[in-house]
Parts: sequence; C-alpha cells; structure tokens
Amino acid sequence: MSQLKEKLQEKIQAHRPRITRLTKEFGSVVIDKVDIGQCIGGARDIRCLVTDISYLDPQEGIRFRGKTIPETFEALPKAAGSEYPTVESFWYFLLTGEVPTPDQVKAVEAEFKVRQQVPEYVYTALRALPRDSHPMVMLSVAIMTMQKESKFCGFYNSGKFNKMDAWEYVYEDASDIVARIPVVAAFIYNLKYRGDKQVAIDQNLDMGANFAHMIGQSDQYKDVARMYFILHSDHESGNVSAHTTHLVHSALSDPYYAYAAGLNGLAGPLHGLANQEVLGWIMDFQKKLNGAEPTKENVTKALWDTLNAGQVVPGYGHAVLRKTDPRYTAQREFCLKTPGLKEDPLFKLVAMIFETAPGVLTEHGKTKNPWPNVDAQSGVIQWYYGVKEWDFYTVLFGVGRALGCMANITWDRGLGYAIERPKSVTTDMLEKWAAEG
Ligand code: AMX
Repeated sequence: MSQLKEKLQEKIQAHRPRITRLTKEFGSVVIDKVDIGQCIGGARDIRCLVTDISYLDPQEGIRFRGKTIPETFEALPKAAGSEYPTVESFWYFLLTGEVPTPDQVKAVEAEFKVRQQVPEYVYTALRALPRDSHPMVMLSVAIMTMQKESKFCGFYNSGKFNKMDAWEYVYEDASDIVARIPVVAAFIYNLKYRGDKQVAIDQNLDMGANFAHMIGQSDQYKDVARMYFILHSDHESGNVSAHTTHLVHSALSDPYYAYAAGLNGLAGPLHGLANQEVLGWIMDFQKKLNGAEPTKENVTKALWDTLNAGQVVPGYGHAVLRKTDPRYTAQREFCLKTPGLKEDPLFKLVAMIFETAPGVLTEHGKTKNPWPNVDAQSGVIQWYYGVKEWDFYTVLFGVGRALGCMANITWDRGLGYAIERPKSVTTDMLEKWAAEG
C-alpha cells in the first residue's frame, strides 16, 4: 500500500465513528428548513450535503481543508525552482487534510508516473470523433472509454464486495483518473489545434510541468498549469460538477461513470463553460470597438447591451459567493506580478470590466452577487501564453476539478454515504401549502 493510501486509511478509520455517532445519536437534529422558493429555485442554500474537502464561505470564498488559497499556496511544498506547489502535493493535502513532507510528495509523483500511462485505445477513440467535436465531449468520451479499467467495478463484480473496503478501489480509480486526465487533455489539445502533433510524457516532470511540456508551452506556463489546476479543483459539494459526480457515484457507479457525468455538467455555460463565454464576449466587444481603446463608457454600454438582450454577463455572479471570488483575485495577482502580463491589452480590458461590471450589475438589480467569479480572469492568462483556443478552457477546468471530485468520492465510499435520493413534490402540493401559509 502506498504511503498516501496508508495515511488515507488511517484518516478514514478515525473519521468513521464521528459519522456513525452523528447518524445514530443525532440523526434527527434539524439543521435547516426548506421554503417554496428554494424548492423551485434550484435547492439554493439548502444544507443537505456533507464534505470535509473544502468549504465555501459567501464572504471569504473557498477554503481547502481549512486553508484559504494564499494559505494553501504558502503551506504546501513547492515545485523545484517555483513559488507554486505541485499538483501532486495538493492532491495529498486534499485527500488527507495534512500538508505532505517533500518525501511524501515525491512518493505521489512516483505513483502518478506509473498511473499516467493512458491506454492506446483511448487515443483511437478520440481520433475517431469528428475533429470539430467540442473538446469537452472529447474529454468526457475519453473518461468513459477508460471505464473498463475500473478497479471499483471489478471489485463490485468480484462477489467479494463489502462496504468497508470499497473506498480502496475508488481510491485506485480516482488516482488513475487524476494522473491520466492532464495527459488526455494534452492529447486533445494537440489533436484539435496542433494537427495531431503529439508529444510524449516527460517522466522527470511533475503533473503541471508535464502538461505544459506536452502542449508545447514555455517554462513559465508550468506555474500557470499548477496554479490553474489547484484553483479549479474544488468548490465544496453543491456546484454542478461536484454534485453530479457525487450523485452518480452514490448509485455505486464507478469513478469513470461519475466523473464523465460531472464533466458533462461542467460543460454548461452557467458553470465551467463560462470561461470560454468570457473570451467570446470580450472578442465580440473588441470587434465592435474596431481598434478604439476600451473605456469605462464603451465597456458600460457593452455590458448594458448584453443585459438588455436578456443575456447574462459571463464571469460575474455566483450561487453562493457574495464577494469577489478569491480564485479571481489569485489569478489577477499572478497577472500583476508577471512582467508583460499586467501591460497586456486583454488584461487591461478585463481589469476595466472589473471596475465597471459590478456597478452596472448592481444597477440592473437582478443578480445577488455583482462581483466576478473565477472564470472572469482565467482566459486572460491562457491567452497571454498563447493558449488562444478558448473552447479548450473548460477542459483545463475539468482537469483541475478532477482533483476535488475524485477526493470527494473516495471519502464518500470511505464513510459509506448513502445513495442520494431527495424527495419531489407536485405543484398542487406547493399551492396547497402556499394557501395554508
Ligand atoms: N449577468 C446577468 N444576470 C445575472 C448574472 C449575470 N452575471 N448573474 C445572475 N443574474 C441574474 C440571474 O440570471 C437571475 O435572473 P432571473 O431572475 O431573470 O432568472 C437573477 O440574476 C438572480 O440570480 P442569482 O440568484 O444572483 O444567481 P444564481 O444563483 O441563480 O446563478 C450563476 C448563479 C453563476 C449561474 C449566475 O450568476 C450566472 O449566470 N452568471 C454568469 C455565468 C457564469 O459566470 N457562470 C460561472 C459561475 C462559476 C462557475 O461555476 N464556474
């Protein structure tokens, strides 16, 4: 058993009695109530999911295992010669809640080197798809294609399945998916945008650095990849991708089925696809400017044109957050400290939208949160480094989100969480309860 798996086993075993006690002794303690607005309105804010991987405070933003984004970056061992941690060290941290030692990180890196070999048939399947398929379709298909590798499914079918050990097989699948997904994403990028010019894995590089290498990027992009995958990893359990993955896995569908489903949710424009939409919005706006400088006035007009056409401003608003997303801030700070990037015209335009949009959205009066979310800033960095194919941006999100979703379902099985099955009601029932007050 690997060091990480052993540590995880220790953590899961120590945690199990807490869940048993809460269920047996305090199962009927009320922690929330549901009104008609929430029932019709997408179950907003109803407390009915549990995870210890991350927590999202509406004012403060995300904490991974109790740490804010700056605290997380500060605490974790860094990649050689970099201010940023490796994705491997973050994976250890997400799974166990403990900051790994450099040796523990090395062990995860070595484990991923073995796991990251993608079966050749995945590439055959991807090459058989129409080349103009959306890259999120390709990513989802690649994950589904690998389902036959599932160790969890094998364990379930073995006749020896038991609830106590099931997490070990989820861990195996989850680790394989996390190790392989950046390799698959790089293959998709090269297939779609670089004439199928494929680049072999560099066994000496950590996950983020290897991704940069495989898509033909510069050394500077290694930190972009590390930062990007970590920032996009997890946003507690209620968002569409995390919730879908959890829901599908709750039926004991294996991690491949579950994460392909999560990715399909991430591909929605109100969720992960918003980062692609932001770039599309900006490009349309620049076309209309016809060479003129962006100003507060013309940005304000463009925002109102979007709103008056009944569309949402992509990259703004959030179902939980009520302040600027710290994932936006982390990327903005990266731009401000990177020579060249802070003078970049696209960064300046995004900064101008940041100055303008909250006021316009507040005046518009609909959104509960006029502040930017993660997607408002992420495309700028990619664009600057030459990743200009913006329909690929959600794939980058999907590589990062695998970390959170896979950590979560490993723990779901470790703690034996039940199949998810909320109750629906009819409109007649709602009207009756409404009349009764
Ligand atoms: N522009 C215009 N209108 C907006 C808006 C925006 N950015 N954000 C919310 N609104 C509108 C909603 O469409 C809704 O209008 P309606 O009453 O006519 O249906 C109203 O404001 C109230 O919505 P809300 O309670 O503030 O937001 P929500 O929880 O229903 O939705 C979200 C949250 C993210 C889907 C929404 O803010 C949105 O559509 N934003 C733009 C798309 C985006 O950036 N998505 C990425 C989110 C982060 C992520 O998952 N990657």
